[in-house]
Amino acid sequence: MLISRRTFLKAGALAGAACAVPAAFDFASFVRGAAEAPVTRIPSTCNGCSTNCALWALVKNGRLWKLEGVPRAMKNEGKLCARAYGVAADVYNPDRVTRPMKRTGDNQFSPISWEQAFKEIADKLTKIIDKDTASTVAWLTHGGKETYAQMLLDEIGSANYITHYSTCFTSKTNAWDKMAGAQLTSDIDRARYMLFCGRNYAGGIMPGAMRKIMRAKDRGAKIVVVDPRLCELAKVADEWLPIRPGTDLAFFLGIAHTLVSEKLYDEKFVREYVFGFEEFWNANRHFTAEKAAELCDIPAAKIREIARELAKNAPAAFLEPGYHGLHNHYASSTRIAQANVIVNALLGNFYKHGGLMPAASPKFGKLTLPKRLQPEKGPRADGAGVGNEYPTVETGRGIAQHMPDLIAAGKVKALFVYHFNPLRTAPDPEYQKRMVKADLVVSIPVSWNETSVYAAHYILPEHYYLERMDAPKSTGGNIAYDYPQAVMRFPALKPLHDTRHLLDILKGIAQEMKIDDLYPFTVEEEAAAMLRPLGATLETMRESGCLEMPEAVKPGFPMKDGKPALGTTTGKVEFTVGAFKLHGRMGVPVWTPPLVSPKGDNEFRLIHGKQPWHSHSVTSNSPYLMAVTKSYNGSRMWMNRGRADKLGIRDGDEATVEARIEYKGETRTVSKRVAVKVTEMLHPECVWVPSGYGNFSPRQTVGYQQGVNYNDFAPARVEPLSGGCMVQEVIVTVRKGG
Ligand SMILES: Nc1nc2c(c(=O)[nH]1)N[C@H]1C(S)=C(S)[C@@H](COP(=O)(O)OP(=O)(O)OC[C@H]3O[C@@H](n4cnc5c(=O)[nH]c(N)nc54)[C@H](O)[C@@H]3O)O[C@H]1N2
Ligand SMILES: Nc1nc2c(c(=O)[nH]1)N[C@H]1C(S)=C(S)[C@@H](COP(=O)(O)OP(=O)(O)OC[C@H]3O[C@@H](n4cnc5c(=O)[nH]c(N)nc54)[C@H](O)[C@@H]3O)O[C@H]1N2
Ligand code: SF4
Ligand SMILES: [Mo]
Repeated sequence: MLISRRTFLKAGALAGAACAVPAAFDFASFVRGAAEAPVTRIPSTCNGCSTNCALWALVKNGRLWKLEGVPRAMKNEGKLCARAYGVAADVYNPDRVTRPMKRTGDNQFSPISWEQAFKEIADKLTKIIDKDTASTVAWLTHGGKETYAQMLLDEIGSANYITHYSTCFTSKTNAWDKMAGAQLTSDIDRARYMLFCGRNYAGGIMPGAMRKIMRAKDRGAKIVVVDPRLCELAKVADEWLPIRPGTDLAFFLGIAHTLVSEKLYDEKFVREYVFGFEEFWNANRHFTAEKAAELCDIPAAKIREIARELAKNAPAAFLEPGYHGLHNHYASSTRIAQANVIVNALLGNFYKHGGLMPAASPKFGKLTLPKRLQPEKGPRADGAGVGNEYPTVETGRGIAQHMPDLIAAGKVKALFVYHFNPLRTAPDPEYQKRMVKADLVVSIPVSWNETSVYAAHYILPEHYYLERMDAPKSTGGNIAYDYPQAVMRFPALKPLHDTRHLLDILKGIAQEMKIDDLYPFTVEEEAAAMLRPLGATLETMRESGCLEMPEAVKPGFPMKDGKPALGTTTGKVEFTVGAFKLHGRMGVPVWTPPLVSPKGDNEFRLIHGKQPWHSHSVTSNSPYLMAVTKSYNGSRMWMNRGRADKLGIRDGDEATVEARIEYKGETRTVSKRVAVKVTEMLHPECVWVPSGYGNFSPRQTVGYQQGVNYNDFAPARVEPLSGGCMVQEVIVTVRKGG
């Protein structure tokens, strides 16, 4: 039928009338209505990184409207960093996994119902446990919500709770746990002198720490930053010392030597509270500041000056214990952490105001659950722990990066990967992809991350953090606070998609495995039980957004019956670690050179670091945060100007970066192109890449293939003492163009 223009217009008018908005509608009243709609404020904690800043989610008309930092929360003092907003907005990112999925081919998935997924997973898991024992089941995780997964592992008899920490910091925690029985934190508020080495609070952000550092600066405290690169923290420091990468151990030992040889150290503290001083000194009495200077490119006079200034200001002075920046990078990382403990102990700053204080932690309660008959656990697949291949690696943390080897060796058959993207954040993505070969791989993410796309057989999406309640957390750790605090996530938004809470995912699987009532509680009940001894309820927590305990964290070395009582064998700070002495190794740190070193004009050590507006792999698909990258041209690799000149590379040029991956008899060459930022602000021996890029999940459309990932160039090795990845024991060659 031909429609005349007249009929068409008439029909259009009718259709328009049929779906017409109320007569009163006009754009101004719409805007006014939106502005006047009631706002609900719900407390939560940011999921942008491990800092867990407390925030208020402001919700209007059922949508996230705004975020505000909780002013009383000490980790962020009311502030949030750029990532908080990008990560929150990702709740609406179209690249989220919106329902459970099952692999049907390479990068091919079909939707599956939750019930069917639980059935199939439970069925496979039961068969694997019956045939190959429960020791072949592993839970690989970012960490957090430990209890839920551990309850399942306890129930079936698997010891394989393995965290991502071996890709982050385990050399630090291992050394501090073994030498001091605790993780101490720097008391920035009262320090007069602060030495930061490989710790950049303004890039590896903790908003509260930066506020404290800036206040300390205002009151005249001295800040010295040691970093091969002019990092963001160095910009506010009194001094920046561009150390040769990989030689911090020499620098720390040079400081220790000066403190001891010039008798600047706290002799009384060492006499009363230290074990193994003689052993340390005997092994290092010839390692002078001059010797250190030859290795680390910081002049001997400067090393001595720093040691003297630290001593002059002690105990209100510290060498910051550090985080990722040194503790996952080198063959010497555990020794670096040991030397850190020693320098601080020589300053006598343990449990002293202005020095190092214990973490402020609330004493949470616990749900009382019925006791269950559980099988004995089999051996650990990852080799961590006494009697295993890596006897000194902490079993609570484990070794994450060699999972494909464990699968190839038949040690792991069924693998759960929770809130962790090892295909991007562990070394050697091509190697990590082999995880897909396990009999069962279940990824529990929020996004179509690389691990889900390339390795998972099932993808079970969790609620986004704004859509769920999570049990309360301490805000303590990393830096010292006077009072413990607890923060907590309440659901701010209704789940947008067909996702579930981890607890419900595990309940579903356990039920199908016929494990009766393994989780006889809800998150609400768990949270209420945790808050009870603190005198708080879900309601008070929801109102305040942050709970502060009245008991102050007090200085004073832990003592019992008049004797030092750290959680070590002697109760003292142990300069020597007996367990490290296996295989003829030393118990004390001594200079250990890097495994590899660059030679010639086109070789560089590949180093990396956080950028203030990105987190690990998780933010590179945020349209807002990637817009920041674009406007700063932020995915470039840094190169020292003198070195760049020799290679004919100018600022903004493209370069080819190449590395040979040699691991367990296998050799491959990796070659990537990246734009270069030419700068004076970097030690000439290295190139530096910001660590958030190199997204290769085709289902994450915003950040796909932007920049490079340091893990692309690193083999998946295991540092024997603590299980770290040694990701900066990597030499790359760089040439201009393709
Ligand atoms: N923006 C942002 N903030 C974060 C995170 C994030 O992903 N993004 N993640 C959080 C987490 S999980 C962590 S672990 C922390 C990490 O926090 P940091 O450990 O502070 O972070 P990094 O940037 O890895 O390392 C710090 C610095 O070490 C320097 N460095 C590299 N090699 C050497 C070396 O050989 N010697 C010395 N002295 N310095 C070296 C780097 O140039 C970098 O500036 O940040 C937390 N905050
Ligand atoms: N390339 C690169 N590698 C790194 C780092 C880096 O900066 N760059 N940093 C190193 C350090 S310091 C660390 S701590 C590790 C971190 O390693 P990862 O834990 O792998 O880090 P993320 O990229 O933060 O998160 C991984 C995945 O968790 C999922 N996820 C995010 N939020 C949630 C949630 O609420 N629930 C669930 N179930 N899943 C969620 C996302 O889908 C995301 O892909 O990586 C280490 N390796
Ligand atoms: S530092 Fe930034 S990203 Fe990390 S928790 Fe705090 S606000 Fe979120
Ligand atoms: Mo980390």
